[in-house]
Amino acid sequence: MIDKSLIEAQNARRLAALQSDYAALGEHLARRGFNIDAIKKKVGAYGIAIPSWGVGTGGTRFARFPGEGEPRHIFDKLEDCGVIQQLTRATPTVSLHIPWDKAPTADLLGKASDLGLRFDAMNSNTFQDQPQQRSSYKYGSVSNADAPTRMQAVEHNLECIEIGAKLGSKALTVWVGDGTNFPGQQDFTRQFDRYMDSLHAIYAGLPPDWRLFTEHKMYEPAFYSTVLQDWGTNYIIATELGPQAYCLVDLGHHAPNTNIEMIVARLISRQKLGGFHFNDSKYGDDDLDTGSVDPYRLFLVFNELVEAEGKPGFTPAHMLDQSHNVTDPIESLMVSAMEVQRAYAQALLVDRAALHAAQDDNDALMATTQLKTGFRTDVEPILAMARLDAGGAIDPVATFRAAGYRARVAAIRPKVMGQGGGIV
Ligand SMILES: [Mn+2]
Repeated sequence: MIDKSLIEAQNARRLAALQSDYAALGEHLARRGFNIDAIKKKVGAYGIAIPSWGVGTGGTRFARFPGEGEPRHIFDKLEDCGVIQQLTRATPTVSLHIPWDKAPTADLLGKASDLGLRFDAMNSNTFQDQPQQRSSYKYGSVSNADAPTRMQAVEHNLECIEIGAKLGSKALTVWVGDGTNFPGQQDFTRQFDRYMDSLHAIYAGLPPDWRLFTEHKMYEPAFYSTVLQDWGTNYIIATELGPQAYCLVDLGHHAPNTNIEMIVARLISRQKLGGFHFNDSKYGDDDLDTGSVDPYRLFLVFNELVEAEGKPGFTPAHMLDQSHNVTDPIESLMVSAMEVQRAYAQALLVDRAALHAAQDDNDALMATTQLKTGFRTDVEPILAMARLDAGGAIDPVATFRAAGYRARVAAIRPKVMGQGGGIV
Protein backbone atom coordinates (compact mmCIF):
# COMPACT_ATOMS: atom_id res chain seq x y z
CA MET A 1 0.00 0.00 0.00
CA ILE A 2 1.02 3.63 -0.44
CA ASP A 3 2.23 5.52 2.62
CA LYS A 4 -0.53 7.77 3.95
CA SER A 5 1.84 10.67 4.61
CA LEU A 6 2.95 10.64 0.96
CA ILE A 7 -0.69 10.91 -0.18
CA GLU A 8 -1.21 13.79 2.23
CA ALA A 9 1.92 15.58 1.04
CA GLN A 10 0.90 15.14 -2.60
CA ASN A 11 -2.61 16.42 -1.83
CA ALA A 12 -1.29 19.42 0.10
CA ARG A 13 0.51 20.62 -3.03
CA ARG A 14 -2.72 20.53 -5.04
CA LEU A 15 -5.28 21.55 -2.43
CA ALA A 16 -5.47 25.32 -2.97
CA ALA A 17 -5.92 24.96 -6.74
CA LEU A 18 -8.60 22.31 -6.26
CA GLN A 19 -10.53 24.41 -3.75
CA SER A 20 -10.47 27.34 -6.14
CA ASP A 21 -11.60 25.23 -9.13
CA TYR A 22 -14.31 23.54 -7.04
CA ALA A 23 -15.70 26.88 -5.86
CA ALA A 24 -15.74 28.26 -9.43
CA LEU A 25 -17.48 25.14 -10.77
CA GLY A 26 -19.93 25.27 -7.85
CA GLU A 27 -20.92 28.80 -8.84
CA HIS A 28 -21.30 27.83 -12.47
CA LEU A 29 -23.43 24.79 -11.64
CA ALA A 30 -25.61 26.77 -9.22
CA ARG A 31 -26.53 29.04 -12.16
CA ARG A 32 -27.61 25.88 -14.00
CA GLY A 33 -29.67 24.76 -11.00
CA PHE A 34 -27.32 22.09 -9.64
CA ASN A 35 -25.86 21.76 -6.14
CA ILE A 36 -22.24 20.73 -6.56
CA ASP A 37 -22.03 19.06 -3.13
CA ALA A 38 -25.04 16.86 -3.95
CA ILE A 39 -23.43 15.81 -7.25
CA LYS A 40 -20.13 15.12 -5.45
CA LYS A 41 -21.91 12.93 -2.90
CA LYS A 42 -23.49 10.78 -5.60
CA VAL A 43 -20.24 10.48 -7.54
CA GLY A 44 -18.31 9.59 -4.39
CA ALA A 45 -20.75 6.77 -3.63
CA TYR A 46 -20.38 5.29 -7.12
CA GLY A 47 -18.19 2.19 -7.00
CA ILE A 48 -16.74 0.19 -9.88
CA ALA A 49 -15.36 -3.34 -9.48
CA ILE A 50 -11.83 -4.19 -10.59
CA PRO A 51 -11.42 -7.59 -12.22
CA SER A 52 -8.59 -9.51 -10.55
CA TRP A 53 -7.05 -10.32 -13.95
CA GLY A 54 -6.97 -6.64 -14.95
CA VAL A 55 -3.98 -5.82 -12.75
CA GLY A 56 -1.78 -8.14 -14.80
CA THR A 57 -0.46 -7.02 -18.17
CA GLY A 58 -2.71 -8.26 -20.96
CA GLY A 59 -1.72 -9.40 -24.38
CA THR A 60 -3.03 -10.20 -27.81
CA ARG A 61 -3.32 -13.51 -29.62
CA PHE A 62 0.07 -12.67 -31.10
CA ALA A 63 2.11 -11.98 -28.01
CA ARG A 64 2.21 -10.80 -24.47
CA PHE A 65 4.88 -8.40 -23.27
CA PRO A 66 5.10 -8.79 -19.49
CA GLY A 67 5.34 -5.68 -17.35
CA GLU A 68 7.49 -4.93 -14.34
CA GLY A 69 6.32 -6.23 -10.99
CA GLU A 70 3.28 -8.06 -12.25
CA PRO A 71 1.18 -9.83 -9.59
CA ARG A 72 2.19 -13.48 -9.12
CA HIS A 73 -1.05 -14.69 -7.53
CA ILE A 74 -4.37 -13.53 -6.18
CA PHE A 75 -2.84 -11.98 -3.06
CA ASP A 76 -0.54 -9.78 -5.16
CA LYS A 77 -3.53 -8.93 -7.34
CA LEU A 78 -5.53 -7.91 -4.29
CA GLU A 79 -2.68 -5.67 -3.13
CA ASP A 80 -2.65 -3.90 -6.50
CA CYS A 81 -6.43 -3.53 -6.33
CA GLY A 82 -5.99 -2.14 -2.80
CA VAL A 83 -3.66 0.57 -4.14
CA ILE A 84 -6.16 1.50 -6.86
CA GLN A 85 -8.88 1.85 -4.23
CA GLN A 86 -6.60 3.67 -1.81
CA LEU A 87 -5.83 6.40 -4.36
CA THR A 88 -9.13 6.64 -6.29
CA ARG A 89 -11.72 5.60 -3.67
CA ALA A 90 -13.76 4.53 -6.69
CA THR A 91 -13.08 0.78 -6.70
CA PRO A 92 -14.14 -0.80 -3.38
CA THR A 93 -14.71 -4.28 -4.84
CA VAL A 94 -12.80 -6.97 -6.72
CA SER A 95 -14.28 -9.50 -9.13
CA LEU A 96 -12.62 -12.91 -8.89
CA HIS A 97 -12.05 -15.39 -11.66
CA ILE A 98 -12.18 -19.10 -10.85
CA PRO A 99 -9.97 -21.14 -11.04
CA TRP A 100 -7.28 -18.46 -11.60
CA ASP A 101 -7.90 -16.94 -8.17
CA LYS A 102 -8.55 -20.09 -6.17
CA ALA A 103 -7.23 -19.83 -2.59
CA PRO A 104 -8.46 -20.64 0.92
CA THR A 105 -11.50 -18.41 1.48
CA ALA A 106 -10.38 -17.39 4.98
CA ASP A 107 -7.11 -16.06 3.50
CA LEU A 108 -8.96 -14.20 0.74
CA LEU A 109 -11.34 -12.63 3.22
CA GLY A 110 -8.50 -11.69 5.56
CA LYS A 111 -6.44 -10.07 2.82
CA ALA A 112 -9.42 -8.18 1.39
CA SER A 113 -10.36 -6.93 4.83
CA ASP A 114 -6.79 -5.70 5.45
CA LEU A 115 -6.94 -3.76 2.19
CA GLY A 116 -10.46 -2.39 2.67
CA LEU A 117 -11.84 -4.38 -0.25
CA ARG A 118 -14.92 -6.55 -0.78
CA PHE A 119 -15.74 -9.18 -3.41
CA ASP A 120 -18.04 -8.48 -6.33
CA ALA A 121 -19.46 -10.84 -8.97
CA MET A 122 -17.74 -14.21 -9.44
CA ASN A 123 -16.55 -15.19 -12.92
CA SER A 124 -16.40 -18.76 -14.14
CA ASN A 125 -13.87 -20.03 -16.63
CA THR A 126 -14.97 -22.61 -19.16
CA PHE A 127 -13.18 -21.13 -22.16
CA GLN A 128 -9.89 -22.92 -21.57
CA ASP A 129 -8.77 -26.25 -20.17
CA GLN A 130 -7.14 -26.62 -16.78
CA PRO A 131 -4.52 -29.25 -15.89
CA GLN A 132 -6.10 -32.56 -14.89
CA GLN A 133 -9.46 -31.54 -16.33
CA ARG A 134 -11.71 -34.52 -17.20
CA SER A 135 -13.17 -33.24 -20.48
CA SER A 136 -11.89 -30.59 -22.89
CA TYR A 137 -13.73 -27.38 -23.77
CA LYS A 138 -12.18 -27.30 -27.24
CA TYR A 139 -15.63 -27.74 -28.79
CA GLY A 140 -17.56 -25.80 -26.18
CA SER A 141 -18.54 -26.01 -22.53
CA VAL A 142 -22.14 -25.54 -21.40
CA SER A 143 -23.38 -26.16 -24.96
CA ASN A 144 -20.95 -28.95 -25.85
CA ALA A 145 -22.48 -31.87 -27.76
CA ASP A 146 -21.00 -34.20 -25.15
CA ALA A 147 -23.15 -34.47 -22.01
CA PRO A 148 -20.34 -35.19 -19.50
CA THR A 149 -18.47 -32.09 -20.74
CA ARG A 150 -21.58 -29.97 -20.24
CA MET A 151 -22.01 -31.42 -16.76
CA GLN A 152 -18.40 -30.56 -15.91
CA ALA A 153 -19.01 -26.95 -17.00
CA VAL A 154 -22.19 -26.75 -14.91
CA GLU A 155 -20.38 -28.17 -11.90
CA HIS A 156 -17.63 -25.58 -12.30
CA ASN A 157 -20.20 -22.77 -12.25
CA LEU A 158 -21.87 -24.24 -9.16
CA GLU A 159 -18.46 -24.34 -7.49
CA CYS A 160 -17.99 -20.63 -8.33
CA ILE A 161 -21.28 -19.88 -6.58
CA GLU A 162 -20.19 -21.95 -3.58
CA ILE A 163 -16.87 -20.09 -3.30
CA GLY A 164 -18.54 -16.73 -3.87
CA ALA A 165 -21.14 -17.36 -1.16
CA LYS A 166 -18.33 -17.78 1.37
CA LEU A 167 -16.73 -14.52 0.19
CA GLY A 168 -19.85 -12.37 0.39
CA SER A 169 -20.35 -12.18 -3.37
CA LYS A 170 -23.93 -11.90 -4.62
CA ALA A 171 -23.63 -12.61 -8.34
CA LEU A 172 -22.21 -15.00 -10.90
CA THR A 173 -21.20 -13.78 -14.36
CA VAL A 174 -21.23 -16.45 -17.04
CA TRP A 175 -19.39 -15.74 -20.25
CA VAL A 176 -18.61 -18.74 -22.43
CA GLY A 177 -16.50 -19.05 -25.55
CA ASP A 178 -18.93 -21.56 -27.08
CA GLY A 179 -19.65 -21.18 -30.77
CA THR A 180 -18.52 -22.46 -34.13
CA ASN A 181 -15.90 -21.66 -36.74
CA PHE A 182 -17.66 -23.29 -39.73
CA PRO A 183 -21.15 -23.09 -41.18
CA GLY A 184 -22.83 -26.36 -40.33
CA GLN A 185 -20.33 -27.24 -37.59
CA GLN A 186 -23.20 -27.32 -35.11
CA ASP A 187 -26.96 -27.02 -35.35
CA PHE A 188 -27.78 -23.53 -34.00
CA THR A 189 -30.98 -24.63 -32.31
CA ARG A 190 -29.76 -27.84 -30.71
CA GLN A 191 -26.62 -26.06 -29.49
CA PHE A 192 -28.70 -23.29 -27.92
CA ASP A 193 -31.08 -25.83 -26.35
CA ARG A 194 -28.10 -27.50 -24.70
CA TYR A 195 -26.89 -24.08 -23.50
CA MET A 196 -30.28 -23.39 -21.94
CA ASP A 197 -30.41 -26.79 -20.21
CA SER A 198 -27.02 -26.10 -18.62
CA LEU A 199 -27.94 -22.56 -17.61
CA HIS A 200 -31.15 -23.81 -16.01
CA ALA A 201 -29.01 -26.17 -13.89
CA ILE A 202 -26.69 -23.30 -12.89
CA TYR A 203 -29.63 -21.01 -12.15
CA ALA A 204 -31.12 -23.68 -9.88
CA GLY A 205 -27.96 -23.48 -7.77
CA LEU A 206 -28.26 -19.74 -7.05
CA PRO A 207 -28.85 -18.69 -3.46
CA PRO A 208 -32.09 -16.68 -3.23
CA ASP A 209 -30.28 -13.33 -2.87
CA TRP A 210 -27.93 -13.91 -5.82
CA ARG A 211 -28.15 -12.71 -9.41
CA LEU A 212 -26.97 -14.50 -12.52
CA PHE A 213 -25.46 -12.35 -15.27
CA THR A 214 -25.13 -13.77 -18.76
CA GLU A 215 -22.76 -11.87 -21.05
CA HIS A 216 -23.28 -11.77 -24.80
CA LYS A 217 -20.45 -11.42 -27.29
CA MET A 218 -20.77 -11.21 -31.04
CA TYR A 219 -17.67 -13.19 -31.96
CA GLU A 220 -14.34 -14.50 -30.64
CA PRO A 221 -12.97 -16.99 -29.76
CA ALA A 222 -15.41 -18.62 -32.19
CA PHE A 223 -15.49 -16.68 -35.45
CA TYR A 224 -18.48 -18.01 -37.39
CA SER A 225 -21.10 -18.10 -34.65
CA THR A 226 -21.31 -17.55 -30.92
CA VAL A 227 -23.96 -19.32 -28.85
CA LEU A 228 -24.83 -16.11 -26.97
CA GLN A 229 -24.11 -13.55 -29.67
CA ASP A 230 -26.26 -10.53 -28.94
CA TRP A 231 -28.57 -8.76 -26.51
CA GLY A 232 -31.69 -10.28 -28.05
CA THR A 233 -30.53 -13.82 -27.31
CA ASN A 234 -29.33 -12.60 -23.93
CA TYR A 235 -32.80 -11.23 -23.21
CA ILE A 236 -34.38 -14.56 -24.18
CA ILE A 237 -32.02 -16.37 -21.81
CA ALA A 238 -32.57 -14.04 -18.85
CA THR A 239 -36.32 -14.09 -19.37
CA GLU A 240 -36.58 -17.88 -19.64
CA LEU A 241 -34.31 -18.49 -16.65
CA GLY A 242 -36.29 -16.33 -14.25
CA PRO A 243 -36.28 -13.24 -12.03
CA GLN A 244 -32.71 -13.72 -10.72
CA ALA A 245 -31.26 -13.73 -14.24
CA TYR A 246 -30.07 -10.53 -15.94
CA CYS A 247 -28.21 -9.46 -19.07
CA LEU A 248 -24.68 -8.14 -18.77
CA VAL A 249 -23.50 -5.63 -21.36
CA ASP A 250 -19.79 -5.58 -22.21
CA LEU A 251 -19.30 -2.43 -24.25
CA GLY A 252 -16.83 -4.16 -26.60
CA HIS A 253 -19.02 -7.14 -27.45
CA HIS A 254 -21.00 -5.55 -30.28
CA ALA A 255 -20.52 -4.77 -33.96
CA PRO A 256 -18.80 -1.43 -34.63
CA ASN A 257 -21.22 1.53 -34.46
CA THR A 258 -23.93 -0.46 -32.68
CA ASN A 259 -26.20 1.84 -30.68
CA ILE A 260 -25.27 0.39 -27.29
CA GLU A 261 -27.04 3.09 -25.28
CA MET A 262 -30.27 2.04 -26.95
CA ILE A 263 -29.67 -1.60 -26.01
CA VAL A 264 -29.14 -0.39 -22.46
CA ALA A 265 -32.45 1.50 -22.56
CA ARG A 266 -34.31 -1.56 -23.88
CA LEU A 267 -32.93 -3.84 -21.17
CA ILE A 268 -33.73 -1.26 -18.48
CA SER A 269 -37.30 -0.99 -19.79
CA ARG A 270 -37.78 -4.72 -19.24
CA GLN A 271 -35.93 -4.85 -15.88
CA LYS A 272 -33.26 -7.12 -17.32
CA LEU A 273 -30.14 -4.96 -17.25
CA GLY A 274 -27.77 -6.69 -14.85
CA GLY A 275 -24.67 -4.61 -15.31
CA PHE A 276 -21.68 -3.63 -17.37
CA HIS A 277 -18.21 -4.54 -18.34
CA PHE A 278 -16.65 -1.20 -19.19
CA ASN A 279 -13.94 -0.77 -21.83
CA ASP A 280 -13.57 1.04 -25.12
CA SER A 281 -12.96 -0.08 -28.67
CA LYS A 282 -12.28 1.12 -32.18
CA TYR A 283 -12.77 -1.95 -34.37
CA GLY A 284 -14.06 -4.88 -32.34
CA ASP A 285 -13.60 -6.24 -28.84
CA ASP A 286 -10.41 -4.24 -28.50
CA ASP A 287 -10.53 -4.01 -24.68
CA LEU A 288 -9.04 -0.52 -24.76
CA ASP A 289 -9.19 1.69 -21.69
CA THR A 290 -12.66 2.88 -20.76
CA GLY A 291 -13.41 6.29 -22.26
CA SER A 292 -10.12 6.41 -24.17
CA VAL A 293 -11.56 6.39 -27.70
CA ASP A 294 -15.19 7.47 -27.48
CA PRO A 295 -16.00 9.14 -24.15
CA TYR A 296 -19.24 10.52 -25.61
CA ARG A 297 -20.58 6.99 -26.08
CA LEU A 298 -19.76 6.20 -22.47
CA PHE A 299 -21.59 9.37 -21.48
CA LEU A 300 -24.64 8.37 -23.56
CA VAL A 301 -24.75 5.02 -21.74
CA PHE A 302 -24.67 6.88 -18.43
CA ASN A 303 -27.35 9.21 -19.67
CA GLU A 304 -29.63 6.17 -19.86
CA LEU A 305 -28.53 4.97 -16.42
CA VAL A 306 -29.19 8.33 -14.78
CA GLU A 307 -32.57 8.48 -16.52
CA ALA A 308 -33.39 5.13 -14.86
CA GLU A 309 -32.01 5.96 -11.41
CA GLY A 310 -34.47 5.29 -8.63
CA LYS A 311 -36.57 2.76 -10.57
CA PRO A 312 -37.47 -0.19 -8.30
CA GLY A 313 -34.92 -3.00 -8.48
CA PHE A 314 -32.54 -0.97 -10.66
CA THR A 315 -29.11 -1.81 -9.26
CA PRO A 316 -26.75 -2.56 -12.15
CA ALA A 317 -23.30 -3.95 -11.39
CA HIS A 318 -20.25 -2.16 -12.79
CA MET A 319 -16.88 -3.66 -13.60
CA LEU A 320 -13.94 -2.59 -15.72
CA ASP A 321 -13.03 -5.26 -18.28
CA GLN A 322 -10.08 -4.19 -20.37
CA SER A 323 -6.62 -5.32 -21.38
CA HIS A 324 -3.51 -3.28 -20.66
CA ASN A 325 -0.78 -3.99 -23.18
CA VAL A 326 1.24 -0.77 -23.27
CA THR A 327 0.45 0.93 -19.94
CA ASP A 328 0.91 0.15 -16.27
CA PRO A 329 -2.31 -1.72 -15.44
CA ILE A 330 -2.70 0.07 -12.10
CA GLU A 331 -2.49 3.46 -13.80
CA SER A 332 -4.91 2.43 -16.56
CA LEU A 333 -7.42 1.03 -14.09
CA MET A 334 -7.26 4.17 -11.96
CA VAL A 335 -7.82 6.41 -14.97
CA SER A 336 -10.61 4.18 -16.28
CA ALA A 337 -12.43 4.09 -12.94
CA MET A 338 -12.28 7.88 -12.94
CA GLU A 339 -13.58 7.95 -16.53
CA VAL A 340 -16.61 5.96 -15.42
CA GLN A 341 -17.21 8.40 -12.56
CA ARG A 342 -16.70 11.30 -14.97
CA ALA A 343 -19.35 10.01 -17.38
CA TYR A 344 -21.70 9.52 -14.43
CA ALA A 345 -21.11 13.07 -13.14
CA GLN A 346 -21.60 14.54 -16.62
CA ALA A 347 -24.87 12.61 -17.01
CA LEU A 348 -26.03 13.90 -13.62
CA LEU A 349 -25.48 17.43 -14.99
CA VAL A 350 -28.03 17.04 -17.80
CA ASP A 351 -31.08 19.22 -17.17
CA ARG A 352 -33.62 16.40 -17.35
CA ALA A 353 -36.69 18.66 -17.20
CA ALA A 354 -35.37 20.74 -20.11
CA LEU A 355 -34.44 17.57 -22.01
CA HIS A 356 -37.89 16.03 -21.57
CA ALA A 357 -39.58 19.31 -22.56
CA ALA A 358 -37.49 19.54 -25.72
CA GLN A 359 -38.31 15.89 -26.54
CA ASP A 360 -42.03 16.54 -26.05
CA ASP A 361 -41.78 19.60 -28.33
CA ASN A 362 -39.88 17.65 -31.00
CA ASP A 363 -37.10 20.20 -30.61
CA ALA A 364 -34.25 17.95 -31.69
CA LEU A 365 -31.59 20.64 -31.52
CA MET A 366 -32.43 21.71 -27.97
CA ALA A 367 -32.77 18.10 -26.82
CA THR A 368 -29.34 17.12 -28.05
CA THR A 369 -27.91 20.41 -26.72
CA GLN A 370 -29.05 19.44 -23.23
CA LEU A 371 -26.95 16.29 -23.50
CA LYS A 372 -23.97 18.18 -24.88
CA THR A 373 -24.17 20.72 -22.07
CA GLY A 374 -23.79 17.94 -19.53
CA PHE A 375 -21.02 16.25 -21.49
CA ARG A 376 -19.02 19.46 -22.00
CA THR A 377 -18.88 20.25 -18.27
CA ASP A 378 -15.39 19.75 -16.86
CA VAL A 379 -16.29 17.78 -13.74
CA GLU A 380 -12.71 17.04 -12.67
CA PRO A 381 -12.96 19.25 -9.53
CA ILE A 382 -16.00 17.19 -8.42
CA LEU A 383 -14.18 13.89 -8.90
CA ALA A 384 -11.02 15.14 -7.21
CA MET A 385 -12.89 16.60 -4.25
CA ALA A 386 -14.86 13.37 -3.81
CA ARG A 387 -11.58 11.45 -3.70
CA LEU A 388 -10.05 13.90 -1.25
CA ASP A 389 -13.09 13.73 1.06
CA ALA A 390 -12.79 9.93 1.11
CA GLY A 391 -9.06 9.94 1.89
CA GLY A 392 -7.86 9.35 -1.66
CA ALA A 393 -5.50 11.28 -3.90
CA ILE A 394 -6.37 14.50 -5.73
CA ASP A 395 -4.17 13.22 -8.58
CA PRO A 396 -3.99 9.42 -8.32
CA VAL A 397 -1.55 8.80 -11.18
CA ALA A 398 0.94 11.47 -10.06
CA THR A 399 0.73 10.19 -6.49
CA PHE A 400 1.17 6.58 -7.63
CA ARG A 401 4.30 7.53 -9.58
CA ALA A 402 5.69 9.59 -6.72
CA ALA A 403 5.21 6.63 -4.36
CA GLY A 404 7.45 4.33 -6.42
CA TYR A 405 5.06 1.40 -5.81
CA ARG A 406 5.80 -0.35 -9.10
CA ALA A 407 9.56 -0.39 -8.56
CA ARG A 408 9.07 -1.64 -5.00
CA VAL A 409 6.92 -4.61 -6.02
CA ALA A 410 9.10 -5.32 -9.08
CA ALA A 411 11.96 -6.05 -6.68
CA ILE A 412 10.02 -8.95 -5.18
CA ARG A 413 7.88 -10.09 -8.13
CA PRO A 414 9.86 -11.69 -10.98
CA LYS A 415 8.77 -11.19 -14.58
CA VAL A 416 6.48 -13.92 -15.86
CA MET A 417 6.70 -14.75 -19.55
CA GLY A 418 3.27 -15.97 -20.51
CA GLN A 419 1.05 -16.48 -23.51
CA GLY A 420 -2.36 -14.97 -24.00
CA GLY A 421 -4.14 -12.14 -22.32
CA GLY A 422 -6.72 -13.95 -20.26
CA ILE A 423 -9.21 -11.20 -20.91
CA VAL A 424 -12.92 -11.92 -21.24
MN1 LIG B 1 -16.55 -8.88 -20.39
